[in-house]
Amino acid sequence: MLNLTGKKALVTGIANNRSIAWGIAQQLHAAGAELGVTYLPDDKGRFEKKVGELVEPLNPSIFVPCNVQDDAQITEAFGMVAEKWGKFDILIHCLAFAGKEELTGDYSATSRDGFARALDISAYSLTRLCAAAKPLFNEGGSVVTLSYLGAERVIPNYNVMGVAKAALECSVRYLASELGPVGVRVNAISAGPIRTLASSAVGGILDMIHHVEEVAPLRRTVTQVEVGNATAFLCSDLSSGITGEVIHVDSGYSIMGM
Ligand code: 0WE
Repeated sequence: MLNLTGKKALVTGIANNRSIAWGIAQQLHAAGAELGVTYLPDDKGRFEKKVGELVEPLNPSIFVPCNVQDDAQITEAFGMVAEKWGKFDILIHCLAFAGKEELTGDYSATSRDGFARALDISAYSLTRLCAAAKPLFNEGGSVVTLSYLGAERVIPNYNVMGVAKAALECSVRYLASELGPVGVRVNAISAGPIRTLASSAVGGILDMIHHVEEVAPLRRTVTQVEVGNATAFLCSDLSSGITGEVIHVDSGYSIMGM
């Protein structure tokens, strides 16, 4: 049975109750993991309050701000991990951002700043978090990040995010190679489209979801809980031979020609 009892898991990327990271946090908790949660700080403290209330039932032993564009906040967050936990086991990376203007129209219109910001938040952040986490990982540790089909194929309007996800998936392989010898596995889940805060801001997401419901082998979209269960598997000993991999949790959509 899938058992994460005694494992300590740091989860990034929870924004609200529709976040995929929230589905992951719930399933890791259900499997017995002890949770730590990071949130994106904002000037009004809205995320701190919302995310704090949301995760309270899961009794997180750590709740810290972490804007991954700020090295000092990453250092602070992992300082808290070192202080509260010493070593830990699981790092969940569910972070992405591109400017709204980059997610529509021609890819070639991507600005230099827009490209840098999307790659910084959506891809480099995994590398930076793994650097901070490396000295703190227990043997048997596991890192899971979220990707999307736009890394492999052209999805209309995904644009610079596709390039960022390609960099993220490639980072998974380099990090897996580096961390494997110290007993830590690194994998990605390529999730099918789900209605979340991020995706709902995208024009045409409902049409994409309807298309998945029509052509995916399972004839439906996936849920946050299904991504959470696959993540729990990747964090458990049941997946002890899997690293550097990208697993599709997408109702089979990616195997289809249309
Ligand atoms: O990775 C994602 C979401 C990425 C995302 C979404 C937004 C919307 C609001 C990153 N940054 C922003 N910035 C904003 O201002 N997905 C896989 C969901 C998604 O996003 C798309 C999709 C799908 C699916 C964007 C265009 C086309 C399809």
